[in-house]
Amino acid sequence: MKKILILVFLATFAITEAQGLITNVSNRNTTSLNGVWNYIVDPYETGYYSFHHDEYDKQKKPSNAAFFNNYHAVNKQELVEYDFDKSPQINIPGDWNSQVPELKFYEGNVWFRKSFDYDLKASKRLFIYLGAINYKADVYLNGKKLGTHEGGFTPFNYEITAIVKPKDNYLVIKADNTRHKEDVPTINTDWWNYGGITRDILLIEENESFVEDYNIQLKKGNQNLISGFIKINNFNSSQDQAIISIPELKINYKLKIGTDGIGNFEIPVKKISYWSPENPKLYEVTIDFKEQKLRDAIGFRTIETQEDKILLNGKPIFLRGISIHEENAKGGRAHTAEDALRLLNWAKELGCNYVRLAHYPHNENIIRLADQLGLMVWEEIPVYWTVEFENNKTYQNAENQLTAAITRDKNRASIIIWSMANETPVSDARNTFIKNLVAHTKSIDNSRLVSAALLTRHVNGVGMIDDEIGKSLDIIAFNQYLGWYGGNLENAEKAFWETPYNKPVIVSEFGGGAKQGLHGEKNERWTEEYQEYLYIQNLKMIEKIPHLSGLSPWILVDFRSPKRLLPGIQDGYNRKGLISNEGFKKKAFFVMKEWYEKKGKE
Ligand code: GCB
Repeated sequence: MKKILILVFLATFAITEAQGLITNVSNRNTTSLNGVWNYIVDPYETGYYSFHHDEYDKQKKPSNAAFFNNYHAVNKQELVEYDFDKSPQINIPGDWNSQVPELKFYEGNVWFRKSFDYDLKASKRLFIYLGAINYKADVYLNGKKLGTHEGGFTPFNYEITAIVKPKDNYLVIKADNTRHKEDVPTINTDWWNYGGITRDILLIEENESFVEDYNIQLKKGNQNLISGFIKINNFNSSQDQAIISIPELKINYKLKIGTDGIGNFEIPVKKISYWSPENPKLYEVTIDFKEQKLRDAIGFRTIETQEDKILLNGKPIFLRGISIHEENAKGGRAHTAEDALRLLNWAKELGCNYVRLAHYPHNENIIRLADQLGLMVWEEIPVYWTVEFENNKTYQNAENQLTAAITRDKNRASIIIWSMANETPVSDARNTFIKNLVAHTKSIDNSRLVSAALLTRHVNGVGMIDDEIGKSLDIIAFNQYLGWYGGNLENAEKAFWETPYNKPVIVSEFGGGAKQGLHGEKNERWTEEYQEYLYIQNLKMIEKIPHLSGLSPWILVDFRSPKRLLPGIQDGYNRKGLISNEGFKKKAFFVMKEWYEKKGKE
């Protein structure tokens, strides 16, 4: 009886509430639903609305015409106007734009279906984990709605214990990448709006109560204290202890879990090998809770600022960075460990110790790889250009995406900076919006630095890095495009910059476009020589920027953007890459590499 009650409760819960994010999924007991799925392109949302535009999923007993019912006619006479079995197939994860030529420019609704069997033992619980779906997802299992999620780059999960059957489950997802002004990002971005299920879909099997999430990092500003929390899902106090062990540090710590399912801890440590680019040491960490043994590989480091310096493990560092978009070799959304390796190996070859993962949270593979390779990371949410700063729903959406990103990645030593926004226009509403995001970030993770890529003003020939929001940030970062969108490259050395802030300054973007293989004079736009000269001149200027603590030129690889239309040159690509989308290095790559080599020796 108790079991039935629990199941009923869970079923209701699953349908009505957003659920706590399960973290560290790669080390859990999972079954992948990746692979070939059937899909139906549905521009009019015929599978979602009746002809009088009533939402099927709000009906008491949704019509068989609702695509999430995955219905099949039971006799030859019955009218059914869709059929997943006879619909085309697509690889999941994978965006539809790069997989299906007719869908290259498609923005709208697509339905996806995957069938599966699952033998769930009586004492176990099952969750579905969705790594990322762009942009809005309605998720249904066996005709029942699990929930709706907004935001194209963050994971979410639903419990399906009460719904899953041993045979013939059908998971149906409606993905909608229509752009709206009030969304995050808004309608205008300089990247491709890849639609669909772009990251892993997993089933996670857990015990009745289990470790859902945890934070295990050095306490802010303290190199000898590991602190954090463990959060138990469905905690019942009959066993209230978890054990955190880090054998290499001789830690075997018994932690009491509170009645709220959370246990907070502080564990003193002495001899610790700190994580850094030169020493990307990860310790094997195990959390034992009842029969659960959850492993992770965690690095320990401190990151802080002192006046205009960034201190890693107490010592000043200079961020030799590069900006990166999440695209793979074929020009689609990247998601695999191989995609990550390709991008980060190039960053390493360039001489980087740091990457700016622009302009949204990238997949977990690349962050974990950055941990392993010793690359520090700037992680960002897509508060880009002109989102609706006055709109509370927009704010809540941005905050939700930020929370999910921090929840997923807070145990990764590589992440040193959370970025709130990129090139947002100054206004009171925008200042409040970003200040609130900063306060929220600090309330859930005060151990890292907070920044945003800002714009500057020019006053009497002087570049002013004085955006008011800088008061709330740990690092002042700004984008500038001398020699591309304006300004004279010849006089770059004479350009002068000022800032009222005694804080570290990062040039979060600079650059210019070049078509790889196109050669000419250094004053001829789009040639590799122009881009090379632009880098040479910009670097002369950048060196003189007060409080300079790092840079992340724009960008590692050419990437697809519907805004870049010049035939023969851009052809739908932003050409500011140091490497072409085909993987060939341009001349400017070597300018930057040489500069970083020198900088690395200072
Ligand atoms: C920027 C944006 C970036 C663009 C870039 C460009 O300032 O932050 O997203 O792609 O400029 O190429 O214009």
